[in-house]
Amino acid sequence: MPKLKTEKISSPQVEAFEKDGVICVKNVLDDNWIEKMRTAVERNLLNSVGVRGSKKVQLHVVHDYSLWHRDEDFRALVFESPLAKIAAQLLKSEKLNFLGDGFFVKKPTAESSVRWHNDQPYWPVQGWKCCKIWLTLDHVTKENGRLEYIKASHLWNKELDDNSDTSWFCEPEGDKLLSWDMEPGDCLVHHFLTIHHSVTNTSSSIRRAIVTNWAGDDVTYNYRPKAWPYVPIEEIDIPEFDSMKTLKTGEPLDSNIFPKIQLD
Ligand SMILES: O=C(O)CCC(=O)C(=O)O
Repeated sequence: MPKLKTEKISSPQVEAFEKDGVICVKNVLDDNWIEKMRTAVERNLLNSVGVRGSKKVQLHVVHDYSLWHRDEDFRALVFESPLAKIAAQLLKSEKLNFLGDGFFVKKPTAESSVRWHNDQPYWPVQGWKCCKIWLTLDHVTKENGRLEYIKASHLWNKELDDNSDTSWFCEPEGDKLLSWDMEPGDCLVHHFLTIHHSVTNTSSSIRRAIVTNWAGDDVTYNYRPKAWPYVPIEEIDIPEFDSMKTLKTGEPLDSNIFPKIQLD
């Protein structure tokens, strides 16, 4: 299959994203990008010290975030790859800010499910036009830990995380779910309110994914004490985080920590 050349998202893709809260975009990154980012994940799995408290092994999922400050290939993925343009088109946004990146690595044959949640409660922002791009570096199937989404759950306007009252939440069934088998370089793009989880990797191979989070036109800062970056900013020794100390609820995101992306 040829790789996506124009970064062009079609109208049916935008409509599906708006209706279902998630789409799968095939062939976003070519083999060079995939190889580069596999090496970058490997390097950071082995060597990275992480933002204080950022690197976590929960069950058998290894997660780290804010790599773009510390690794030039993660930085290039944000500023030079097609990802930003894909986010801007799906969010129908003339302005785009980058919120943050991360990776999720699922080791083989071990309990590695990630519970049902959506992303909005994890980010100190308010507004509708927010999405995550989940980029796979491996083949993805039900056996090796794919993501599953509750179709159109972004329209419920409910937040779901560790701190939420979950009495309203019911385990979804069959045709209420959306999921895809994927190839390296394919991406899922979901709205911040779309509820999802990921299943255990029961296969014998590793499953590596990189996530990037994006905010469009209508999104402003919203102080949330329990949200990203999860530790007091004063304790983080990455210069870009200094700009977050002065952001106030309701203000535009534009800052060193949430950079505005040049789209043309
Ligand atoms: O990669 C995974 O298995 C989980 C990712 C996820 O749920 C998320 O990024 O919100």
